[in-house]
Amino acid sequence: MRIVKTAALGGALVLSAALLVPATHASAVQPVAQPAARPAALPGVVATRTVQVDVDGDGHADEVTIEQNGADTFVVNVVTHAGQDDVRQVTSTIDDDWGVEPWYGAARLDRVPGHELLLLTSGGDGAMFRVLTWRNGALVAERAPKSLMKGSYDWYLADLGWARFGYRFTSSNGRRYVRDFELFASGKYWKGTIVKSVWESGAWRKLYSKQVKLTGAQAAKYNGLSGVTVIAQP
Ligand SMILES: [Ca+2]
Repeated sequence: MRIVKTAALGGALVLSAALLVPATHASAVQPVAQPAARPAALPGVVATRTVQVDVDGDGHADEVTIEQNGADTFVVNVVTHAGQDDVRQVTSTIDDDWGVEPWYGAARLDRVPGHELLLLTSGGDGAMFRVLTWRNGALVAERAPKSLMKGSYDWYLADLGWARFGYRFTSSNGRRYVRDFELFASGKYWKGTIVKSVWESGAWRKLYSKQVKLTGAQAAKYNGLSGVTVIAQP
């Protein structure tokens, strides 16, 4: 077991290095390709984060690393306790937009055991993020249950005085649900749309959409990522 895991880890490091080399090389030999208007990109800076969290759902912590391999690209590498590994590259401008790293945290969003990995991809009023999840030995993107951006992989969070966009997760009778909400302050109420989806056949399937008018107390549970624990630094 020990040997297998070490061998897999070595493989993962080689793969990460392979992903790192072309980007570093490209930016080194093609400095003119860097837009002059983006001096903050700092492609030479490689941020690395290592997190221990159960990703494949076997109950044992797995190793997650996030490395910057280009001005706006990051490599997420997972090596499981059992020795499997996979990588996925994520494009993110969040370090330029908000001055923070892409890693947002890990949380158990869907019905499949194991934590999903949340990576911020851009920031404005709110933040876009991608959800990576472990499926059949591979790290893949999980589509957002988003009614307004059909088929998108991008999730969106906003927590502003005048608007709240986010996701509220619940479980009932062995099923997993998410309510995707977009609420806007209107006097003492929050008005907007809630779309309820159920986890089914490996994806979020929309059940219904409804217009709502909530009191402050009713809206309290619709804020950010609700109903899950986001582990920022396991
Ligand atoms: Ca695990």
